[in-house]
Amino acid sequence: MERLTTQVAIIGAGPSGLLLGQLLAKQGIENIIIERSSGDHVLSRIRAGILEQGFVDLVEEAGCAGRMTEEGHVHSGFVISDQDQQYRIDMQSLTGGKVVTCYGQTEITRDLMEAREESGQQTYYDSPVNSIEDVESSSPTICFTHQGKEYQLSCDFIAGCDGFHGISRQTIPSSIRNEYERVYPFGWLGLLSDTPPVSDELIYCKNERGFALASQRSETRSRYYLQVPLTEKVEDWADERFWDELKQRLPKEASEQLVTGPSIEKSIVPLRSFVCEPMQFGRLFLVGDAAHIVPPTGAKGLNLAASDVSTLYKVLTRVYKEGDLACIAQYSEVCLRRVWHGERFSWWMTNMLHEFGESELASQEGGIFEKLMGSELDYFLTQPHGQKIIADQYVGLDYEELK
Ligand code: RFL
Ligand code: PHB
Repeated sequence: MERLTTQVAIIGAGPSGLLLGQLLAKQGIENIIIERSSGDHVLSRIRAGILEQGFVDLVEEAGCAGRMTEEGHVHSGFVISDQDQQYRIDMQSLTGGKVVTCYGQTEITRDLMEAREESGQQTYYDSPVNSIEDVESSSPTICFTHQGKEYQLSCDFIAGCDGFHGISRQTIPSSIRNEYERVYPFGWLGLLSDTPPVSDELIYCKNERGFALASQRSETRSRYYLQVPLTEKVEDWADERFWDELKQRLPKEASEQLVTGPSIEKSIVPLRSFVCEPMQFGRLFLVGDAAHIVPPTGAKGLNLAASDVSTLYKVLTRVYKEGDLACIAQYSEVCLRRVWHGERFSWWMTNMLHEFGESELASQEGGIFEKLMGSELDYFLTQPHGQKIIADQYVGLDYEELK
């Protein structure tokens, strides 16, 4: 058994772990990242694409925003289509100037990995964390395996940035852990292709055949999603079938513009709302997907992870720079307030834009649920103050400061 020590041990090299590591390093706080998979595997996961300004600012603060600034695209609005009626949510004018940036999670992860490599910080890839111990003491430890050898890492604090299926959350005793969950009766089938996007802006489409989203990564790379039943298998979706279905769900104008081509990636994601409370136990902090999951309809998953990172970064900076250990007790409460707003927005967008069909949730209510959601969508889209409420939440609520 080899023994290591550091100030902050970070479990997981997804965007949460890498961004936190980079920010702490900038403050001279030493950290080690332990990641179960290989770097290439982490980079192969195609996920989010829309970044709030708070996220962009944080990446800038970490000194990793070069490529994002050059290659990312600022979006000042997006479209919601309700059957064939299209409504542009002009985020910039509705929010007094706020916008979002379109830049893929894969690219941010790559930029953060490169910056970490250059800074000489230690990262152990292909190294699953097997146990977390003594989080209630002042010297917690984590045990992991690397190249067949066992390691024990002692630290001051542990950041559990290990995603929904990670080990950190389970370390909080079930007697004090509350988990809230809703599993939706459908998933999203995503397709990435090197074809020009169907529109300059994202289009969220409500359609009686099911929801669809037209998104993008660049002028030459598109990302599309279709609502599918949970029973669907990706193998049954040849590219042709995907494109045919998408054409039927996009508004007519967009459908006529659609350029199709071979897929680079295709996968199905189940949709879930999930929150774990509290997000801190002793010297262990849960960050990002380790503590909460949202359905992707509001583009909030990665952005909520970033606000957790920002809060933990402020907490740990205060601990190390000012010796204020008591401020760690603020972490969970500050994060959860913003998390629940993101959860509610994502749940609401999902309810309004998807078809619930014969699902238990809809049929329990004898069809009134879909009618009410249809009316809700119509109200928010046709009233100017309704559109402002959507825009304010889509660009992201302000980050909360510590007391
Ligand atoms: P991640 O990205 O899941 O990273 C967690 C990392 O922890 C590692 N790990 C361990 N390492 C060591 N030892 C262990 N025992 C470990 N257990 C786990 C994992 O290998 C992994 O590398 O979490 P993080 O950093 O919090 O980042 C969160 C974001 O990835 C996530 O919120 C978003 O991608 C969510 N999400 C989407 N969000 C959006 O805003 N828009 C989207 O379109 C969107 N699409 C998605 C998504 C999430 C998906 N998942 C989780 C299946 C599509 C998918 C498929
Ligand atoms: C994406 O581009 O992957 C994306 C964008 C917006 C969403 C969800 C996913 O709401």
